Amino acid sequence: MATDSNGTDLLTKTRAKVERPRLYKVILVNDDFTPREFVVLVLKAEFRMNASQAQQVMMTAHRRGVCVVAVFVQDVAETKATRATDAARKKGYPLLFTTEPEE
Ligand code: TYC
Repeated sequence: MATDSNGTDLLTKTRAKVERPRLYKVILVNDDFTPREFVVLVLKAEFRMNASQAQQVMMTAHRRGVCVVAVFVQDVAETKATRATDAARKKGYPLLFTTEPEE
């Protein structure tokens, strides 16, 4: 029987299947109270957006109710959404970031 250096039969040797992790959307939710400038500030700080990207995302949520900010693996998406929401709570604003799996 042919074997490799580990003694594994070459005919039955298998390769572990590597799958891409599921990605999660971070969603910005509109409200009537959080100042626009504060939303832009949080988008720049937590999601490393430049001023014009942050302004566009903020205005999309403002007009349509929600806007996808970015996609990440689950724990990164949840951590960023929580940190961004907590930053608003500290200032007394109802601003909310949620997460949702991509299809
Ligand atoms: N609608 C808010 C206002 O007019 C601004 C805002 C935009 C708040 C987007 C939240 O996700 C949001 N002050």
